[in-house]
Amino acid sequence: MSDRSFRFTHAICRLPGNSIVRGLRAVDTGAPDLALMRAHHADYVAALRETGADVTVLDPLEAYPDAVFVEDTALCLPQGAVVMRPGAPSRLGEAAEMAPHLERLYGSVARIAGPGTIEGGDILTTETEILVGRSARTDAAGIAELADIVAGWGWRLREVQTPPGVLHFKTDCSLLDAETILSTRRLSATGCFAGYRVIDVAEGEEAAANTIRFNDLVLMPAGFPRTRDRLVAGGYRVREIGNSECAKLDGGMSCLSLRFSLPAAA
Ligand code: CIR
Repeated sequence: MSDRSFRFTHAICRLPGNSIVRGLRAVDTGAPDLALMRAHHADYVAALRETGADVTVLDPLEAYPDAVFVEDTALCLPQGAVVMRPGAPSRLGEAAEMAPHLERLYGSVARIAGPGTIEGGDILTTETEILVGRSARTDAAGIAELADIVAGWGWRLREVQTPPGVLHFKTDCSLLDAETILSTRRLSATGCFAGYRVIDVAEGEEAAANTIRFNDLVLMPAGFPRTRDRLVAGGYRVREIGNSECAKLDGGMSCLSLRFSLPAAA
């Protein structure tokens, strides 16, 4: 079984800034506790580093309250990086802020020029294809532009649907290995993962679906014991990371990093 979809040499994260208290959220459940969020973030970065990866931690960007959620700014593939065009107007500038960091590592990057929009949270890269969920943030034009770019790198892109009312496609699913996906029942029931092995999160633990497989670890949000037990029973090495504060802003494990291995020639 190949492992290129979860074997990574690099990650990029960004420290949360004070402005994160003004971050976007679907439902206001109160301001995040900044000290606790920073502690959770430090645990997250330490877990990525524990796998041997080179993790860059960028300074906070106070002008962009949601900038800690770096995943939405780019798609990083073994062949190259694509700078996204976020659908949330307040987040558009974050992608431009990320571009130079990726250029430094990759040499050059591709860009979604628009007018379409697309956010990294709607993109699930598996061993064989790139699934992109249409959502309130990611539209048909943004997906079509990405499809053209990645086709040049030999990737097949398949458009799917982010469940209504769910922020991003990956809010509800994550890749566990080359053939296995962790998903909410509401998403797996649509049939979009036909051909994959699916582990559903436990009922009532839908917020556990956003995990990341990063090298030998599965990072999952703390507080979902029945889903954790399913993953452990499946043979995965699970690390629970506190996510109570990011969850107030609809963020989770995948949102906090860009994960990639550089092209051999870069
Ligand atoms: C937003 O609404 O854009 C942020 N508050 C949360 C972004 C989460 N990112 C992700 O799922 N990839």
